[in-house]
Amino acid sequence: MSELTVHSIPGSPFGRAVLATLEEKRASYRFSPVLPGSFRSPEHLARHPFGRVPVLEHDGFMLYETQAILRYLDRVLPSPALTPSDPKRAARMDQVMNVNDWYLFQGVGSVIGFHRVIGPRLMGLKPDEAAIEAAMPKGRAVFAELARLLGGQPFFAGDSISLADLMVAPQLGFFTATPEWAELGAPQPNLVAWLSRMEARPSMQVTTWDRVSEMAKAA
Ligand SMILES: N[C@@H](CCC(=O)N[C@@H](CS)C(=O)NCC(=O)O)C(=O)O
Repeated sequence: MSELTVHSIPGSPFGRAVLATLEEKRASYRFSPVLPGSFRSPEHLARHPFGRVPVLEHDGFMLYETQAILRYLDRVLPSPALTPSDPKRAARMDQVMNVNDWYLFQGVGSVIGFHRVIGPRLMGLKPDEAAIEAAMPKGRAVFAELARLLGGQPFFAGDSISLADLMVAPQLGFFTATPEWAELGAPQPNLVAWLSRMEARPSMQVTTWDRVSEMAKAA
Protein backbone atom coordinates (compact mmCIF):
# COMPACT_ATOMS: atom_id res chain seq x y z
CA MET A 1 0.00 0.00 0.00
CA SER A 2 1.49 3.32 -1.01
CA GLU A 3 1.56 6.20 1.43
CA LEU A 4 -1.63 7.55 2.94
CA THR A 5 -1.40 11.09 4.29
CA VAL A 6 -4.04 12.72 6.48
CA HIS A 7 -4.07 16.52 6.44
CA SER A 8 -5.86 17.60 9.59
CA ILE A 9 -5.57 19.39 12.90
CA PRO A 10 -5.41 17.98 16.44
CA GLY A 11 -8.86 18.13 18.03
CA SER A 12 -10.87 17.80 14.82
CA PRO A 13 -13.60 15.18 15.33
CA PHE A 14 -13.92 14.63 11.58
CA GLY A 15 -10.15 14.21 11.35
CA ARG A 16 -10.25 11.79 14.26
CA ALA A 17 -12.82 9.64 12.44
CA VAL A 18 -10.32 9.23 9.58
CA LEU A 19 -7.41 8.49 11.92
CA ALA A 20 -9.43 6.00 13.97
CA THR A 21 -10.53 4.22 10.78
CA LEU A 22 -6.90 3.91 9.68
CA GLU A 23 -6.05 2.56 13.13
CA GLU A 24 -8.88 -0.01 12.99
CA LYS A 25 -7.39 -1.13 9.65
CA ARG A 26 -3.91 -1.23 11.22
CA ALA A 27 -2.70 0.88 8.29
CA SER A 28 0.43 2.98 8.34
CA TYR A 29 -0.13 6.62 7.49
CA ARG A 30 1.43 10.03 7.79
CA PHE A 31 -0.17 12.88 9.73
CA SER A 32 0.31 16.26 8.08
CA PRO A 33 -0.77 19.10 10.39
CA VAL A 34 -2.75 22.00 8.95
CA LEU A 35 -1.88 24.99 11.12
CA PRO A 36 -4.84 26.92 12.62
CA GLY A 37 -4.14 30.07 10.58
CA SER A 38 -3.58 28.28 7.28
CA PHE A 39 -7.01 26.82 6.43
CA ARG A 40 -7.47 29.52 3.79
CA SER A 41 -3.89 29.44 2.49
CA PRO A 42 -3.52 28.76 -1.25
CA GLU A 43 -1.71 25.51 -0.35
CA HIS A 44 -4.61 24.18 1.73
CA LEU A 45 -7.35 25.56 -0.55
CA ALA A 46 -5.73 23.55 -3.36
CA ARG A 47 -6.43 20.44 -1.26
CA HIS A 48 -9.83 21.53 0.07
CA PRO A 49 -11.54 24.41 -1.76
CA PHE A 50 -13.85 24.98 1.24
CA GLY A 51 -10.91 25.37 3.60
CA ARG A 52 -11.72 22.56 6.02
CA VAL A 53 -10.14 19.38 7.32
CA PRO A 54 -9.63 16.46 6.98
CA VAL A 55 -8.16 15.75 3.56
CA LEU A 56 -6.78 12.35 2.56
CA GLU A 57 -3.92 12.15 0.07
CA HIS A 58 -3.15 8.84 -1.56
CA ASP A 59 -0.75 8.58 -4.54
CA GLY A 60 -1.54 12.15 -5.54
CA PHE A 61 -5.29 11.50 -5.23
CA MET A 62 -6.79 14.17 -2.97
CA LEU A 63 -10.08 13.48 -1.24
CA TYR A 64 -12.07 15.64 1.17
CA GLU A 65 -15.41 14.98 2.94
CA THR A 66 -15.09 12.52 5.79
CA GLN A 67 -17.79 10.13 4.63
CA ALA A 68 -16.11 9.81 1.21
CA ILE A 69 -12.72 9.30 2.88
CA LEU A 70 -14.01 6.59 5.24
CA ARG A 71 -15.71 4.70 2.42
CA TYR A 72 -12.59 5.01 0.23
CA LEU A 73 -10.43 3.62 3.04
CA ASP A 74 -12.86 0.73 3.52
CA ARG A 75 -12.48 -0.10 -0.20
CA VAL A 76 -8.70 0.18 -0.49
CA LEU A 77 -8.04 -1.43 2.91
CA PRO A 78 -10.68 -4.16 2.90
CA SER A 79 -9.72 -5.88 6.14
CA PRO A 80 -11.34 -5.70 8.60
CA ALA A 81 -14.48 -4.68 6.69
CA LEU A 82 -16.18 -1.69 8.29
CA THR A 83 -19.33 -1.80 6.13
CA PRO A 84 -21.90 -4.52 6.81
CA SER A 85 -22.71 -6.84 3.89
CA ASP A 86 -26.38 -6.95 4.85
CA PRO A 87 -28.20 -4.16 2.94
CA LYS A 88 -30.37 -3.10 5.87
CA ARG A 89 -27.41 -2.89 8.25
CA ALA A 90 -25.42 -0.99 5.61
CA ALA A 91 -28.33 1.41 5.15
CA ARG A 92 -28.46 1.97 8.93
CA MET A 93 -24.74 2.75 8.87
CA ASP A 94 -25.26 5.28 6.04
CA GLN A 95 -28.22 6.81 7.86
CA VAL A 96 -26.29 7.32 11.09
CA MET A 97 -23.37 8.89 9.20
CA ASN A 98 -25.79 11.40 7.71
CA VAL A 99 -27.46 12.04 11.08
CA ASN A 100 -23.94 12.83 12.29
CA ASP A 101 -23.32 15.38 9.54
CA TRP A 102 -26.73 16.99 9.29
CA TYR A 103 -28.16 16.98 12.80
CA LEU A 104 -25.41 16.21 15.31
CA PHE A 105 -22.62 18.39 13.91
CA GLN A 106 -24.59 21.16 12.25
CA GLY A 107 -26.14 23.40 14.86
CA VAL A 108 -25.25 21.20 17.85
CA GLY A 109 -21.61 20.01 17.77
CA SER A 110 -20.60 23.02 15.68
CA VAL A 111 -22.13 25.38 18.28
CA ILE A 112 -21.56 23.65 21.64
CA GLY A 113 -18.17 22.21 20.64
CA PHE A 114 -17.05 25.58 19.30
CA HIS A 115 -18.24 27.72 22.22
CA ARG A 116 -17.23 25.30 24.99
CA VAL A 117 -14.03 23.74 23.62
CA ILE A 118 -12.51 25.15 20.42
CA GLY A 119 -13.09 28.86 21.06
CA PRO A 120 -11.84 28.89 24.69
CA ARG A 121 -8.96 26.47 24.07
CA LEU A 122 -7.63 27.75 20.75
CA MET A 123 -8.80 31.36 20.55
CA GLY A 124 -9.17 32.46 24.15
CA LEU A 125 -12.90 33.19 23.59
CA LYS A 126 -15.59 33.13 26.26
CA PRO A 127 -18.48 30.70 25.62
CA ASP A 128 -21.59 32.29 24.11
CA GLU A 129 -24.15 30.96 26.62
CA ALA A 130 -27.16 32.14 24.57
CA ALA A 131 -25.94 30.30 21.47
CA ILE A 132 -25.35 27.14 23.54
CA GLU A 133 -28.82 27.36 25.10
CA ALA A 134 -30.39 27.80 21.66
CA ALA A 135 -28.61 24.64 20.42
CA MET A 136 -29.91 22.46 23.26
CA PRO A 137 -33.37 21.51 21.88
CA LYS A 138 -31.79 20.17 18.69
CA GLY A 139 -29.11 18.53 20.84
CA ARG A 140 -31.70 16.73 22.97
CA ALA A 141 -33.53 15.56 19.84
CA VAL A 142 -30.44 14.23 18.09
CA PHE A 143 -29.10 12.46 21.19
CA ALA A 144 -32.51 10.80 21.67
CA GLU A 145 -32.61 9.72 18.02
CA LEU A 146 -29.07 8.31 18.08
CA ALA A 147 -30.00 6.37 21.25
CA ARG A 148 -33.13 5.04 19.52
CA LEU A 149 -31.17 3.95 16.44
CA LEU A 150 -28.54 2.24 18.61
CA GLY A 151 -31.14 0.51 20.77
CA GLY A 152 -29.72 -2.55 22.50
CA GLN A 153 -27.12 -3.32 19.83
CA PRO A 154 -23.41 -3.22 20.56
CA PHE A 155 -22.79 -0.97 17.53
CA PHE A 156 -24.94 1.23 15.30
CA ALA A 157 -25.11 -1.29 12.46
CA GLY A 158 -25.39 -4.41 14.62
CA ASP A 159 -22.87 -6.72 16.23
CA SER A 160 -19.74 -5.34 14.52
CA ILE A 161 -18.17 -1.94 14.46
CA SER A 162 -18.82 0.06 11.28
CA LEU A 163 -17.87 3.40 9.78
CA ALA A 164 -20.89 4.92 11.55
CA ASP A 165 -19.42 4.20 15.00
CA LEU A 166 -16.08 5.67 13.96
CA MET A 167 -17.78 8.80 12.67
CA VAL A 168 -20.07 9.48 15.61
CA ALA A 169 -17.75 8.55 18.53
CA PRO A 170 -15.30 11.45 17.96
CA GLN A 171 -18.22 13.91 17.76
CA LEU A 172 -19.89 12.63 20.94
CA GLY A 173 -16.50 12.47 22.66
CA PHE A 174 -16.31 16.24 22.27
CA PHE A 175 -19.44 16.72 24.35
CA THR A 176 -18.00 14.82 27.32
CA ALA A 177 -15.71 17.81 27.90
CA THR A 178 -18.71 20.16 28.26
CA PRO A 179 -21.24 20.76 31.08
CA GLU A 180 -24.00 20.01 28.53
CA TRP A 181 -22.93 16.35 28.51
CA ALA A 182 -24.73 15.79 31.81
CA GLU A 183 -28.04 16.92 30.33
CA LEU A 184 -27.62 15.39 26.87
CA GLY A 185 -26.01 12.09 27.86
CA ALA A 186 -27.78 11.17 31.13
CA PRO A 187 -31.18 10.37 29.57
CA GLN A 188 -29.49 8.04 27.03
CA PRO A 189 -27.57 5.39 29.03
CA ASN A 190 -27.16 3.06 26.02
CA LEU A 191 -25.41 5.84 24.11
CA VAL A 192 -23.17 6.64 27.08
CA ALA A 193 -22.23 2.95 27.46
CA TRP A 194 -21.55 2.69 23.72
CA LEU A 195 -19.26 5.74 23.87
CA SER A 196 -17.34 4.21 26.78
CA ARG A 197 -16.86 1.02 24.77
CA MET A 198 -15.73 3.03 21.75
CA GLU A 199 -13.34 5.17 23.79
CA ALA A 200 -11.73 2.03 25.23
CA ARG A 201 -10.74 0.84 21.74
CA PRO A 202 -7.07 1.30 20.84
CA SER A 203 -8.11 3.17 17.67
CA MET A 204 -9.76 5.86 19.81
CA GLN A 205 -7.10 5.90 22.51
CA VAL A 206 -4.29 6.70 20.08
CA THR A 207 -6.29 9.46 18.36
CA THR A 208 -7.20 11.72 21.30
CA TRP A 209 -6.50 15.43 20.97
CA ASP A 210 -3.26 15.03 22.98
CA ARG A 211 -2.06 12.03 20.99
CA VAL A 212 -2.74 13.77 17.67
CA SER A 213 -0.90 16.85 18.99
CA GLU A 214 2.10 14.56 19.51
CA MET A 215 1.74 13.30 15.92
CA ALA A 216 1.63 16.93 14.75
CA LYS A 217 4.82 17.80 16.67
CA ALA A 218 6.62 14.77 15.26
CA ALA A 219 5.57 15.56 11.65
N1 LIG B 1 -18.32 18.02 5.80
C1 LIG B 1 -16.94 18.08 6.23
C2 LIG B 1 -16.87 18.83 7.55
C3 LIG B 1 -15.44 19.04 7.98
C4 LIG B 1 -15.34 20.12 9.05
O1 LIG B 1 -16.28 20.87 9.31
N2 LIG B 1 -14.16 20.20 9.66
C5 LIG B 1 -13.90 21.23 10.65
C6 LIG B 1 -12.96 20.68 11.70
S1 LIG B 1 -13.70 19.37 12.61
C7 LIG B 1 -13.19 22.39 9.99
O2 LIG B 1 -12.38 22.18 9.12
N3 LIG B 1 -13.50 23.62 10.41
C8 LIG B 1 -12.83 24.77 9.91
C9 LIG B 1 -13.75 25.90 9.62
O3 LIG B 1 -14.95 25.77 9.90
O4 LIG B 1 -13.28 26.90 9.09
C10 LIG B 1 -16.38 16.66 6.35
O5 LIG B 1 -17.17 15.72 6.46
O6 LIG B 1 -15.17 16.48 6.26
